[in-house]
Amino acid sequence: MVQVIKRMEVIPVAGYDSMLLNLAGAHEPFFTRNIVVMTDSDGVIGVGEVPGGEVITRRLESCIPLVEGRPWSQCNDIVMTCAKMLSAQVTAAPAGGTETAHAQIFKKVTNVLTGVETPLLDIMAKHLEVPVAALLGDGQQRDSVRFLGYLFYVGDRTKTGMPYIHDDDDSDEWGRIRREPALTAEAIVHQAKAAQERFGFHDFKLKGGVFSGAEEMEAIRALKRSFPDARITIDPNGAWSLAESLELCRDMVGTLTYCEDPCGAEGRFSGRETMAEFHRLSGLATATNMIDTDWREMKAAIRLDSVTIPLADPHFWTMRGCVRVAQLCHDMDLTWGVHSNNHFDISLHMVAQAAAAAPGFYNACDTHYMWQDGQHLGQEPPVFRDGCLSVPRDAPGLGVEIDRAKLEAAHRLYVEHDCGTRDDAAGMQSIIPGWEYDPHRPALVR
Ligand code: GKR
Ligand code: MG
Repeated sequence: MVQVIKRMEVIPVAGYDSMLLNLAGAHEPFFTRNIVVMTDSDGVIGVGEVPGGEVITRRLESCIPLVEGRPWSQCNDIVMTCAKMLSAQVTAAPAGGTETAHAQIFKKVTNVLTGVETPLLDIMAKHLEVPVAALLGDGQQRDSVRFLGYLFYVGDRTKTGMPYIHDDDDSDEWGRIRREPALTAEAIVHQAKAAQERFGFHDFKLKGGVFSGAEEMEAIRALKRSFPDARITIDPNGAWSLAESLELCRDMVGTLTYCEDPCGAEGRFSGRETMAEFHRLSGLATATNMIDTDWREMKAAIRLDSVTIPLADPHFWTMRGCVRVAQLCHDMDLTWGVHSNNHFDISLHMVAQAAAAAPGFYNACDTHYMWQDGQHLGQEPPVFRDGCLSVPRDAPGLGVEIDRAKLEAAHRLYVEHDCGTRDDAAGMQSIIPGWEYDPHRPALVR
């Protein structure tokens, strides 16, 4: 008897965040996600997590009639049917907005497809008694997946009047410092040491685009002095000009292992063109989650040789799509990596399963989870050992069993604080009235 999906639930949730700074401003006290829970006719449960915001919630809800009543074994067909329906929705949407805004809407379609695909894969893997990784690409390639420590400058929450969480974890140095201001190179090194102590990370990424590039490079040099063997990268989200990027990265080969989105579109040149020049002239490997985020962009990036590390986040490539990227990287002398936003443990497991199926060398996966550690929605907390999460071959599914009480509490938090789509500008305006996003000016260079 073939099991069918009896119920698909879409649950918007919120969790607590620190005042993390980036080019777009400051993270607000709460981050949001959409959780999808599917239950089949045998009572087997599958889960998935995708970015937050009402547009994604509504689009996920519009998929429910196309999912309920269908056998999980028709996963491919279900996802394809949802894709067609969503494309029609987007195409029919009223014209207007910029081309970039339109591209963003299409990205949200992929977010939605990930939200449909992942619980189906989880259920399928549970029935087949294999990890999800076994169903991706050529199957499971490794039992343990490496993550990096994602370091951020942190603003002073006490100056905002906003309800940022604090004093929530006194168990170690990382717990004590992660809600406190970090605005210097020393503070960044301190973060790295404390995070390494708790999670065992070997590699680090610094979110740039906050102070001047020169100041941020000082933090990178200080990190390298403290962690000479670490693979280190910086990501200013395209804030620097090409000339500035080259100037800042002169002499950084050997200190930076790769550089993520140093520059972007400039005058007559696209971001893929400036990144190609940067790659050739700096001698550094280039990573991105900004200019190589779908197959059309990927074709252009490969032709130009702009990107050596596509950060193929399953949330915007789908689980199977991001492993397809990993396979292509393996065959084309590129190396695969993953992008992240704030997330719960379900997303962490999604990334771990995808990375477990990535062939060959891969870059330590991005994760914001160290800022969220302790807020899991699963029955068991994820455990990092030596900077890695294990993906046991005898653990069927995604690796997370949902805790209904925790899920309900995260949903209540979302409702009580009237959360919605992320707005980093609002976070920054709470300390700098009138602050506005400028894609070419670091957030605190005003
Ligand atoms: O969490 O502030 C942040 C990051 O800046 C995030 O929004 C980016 O999407 O981590 C991401 C990145 O690598 O660009
Ligand atoms: Mg990035």
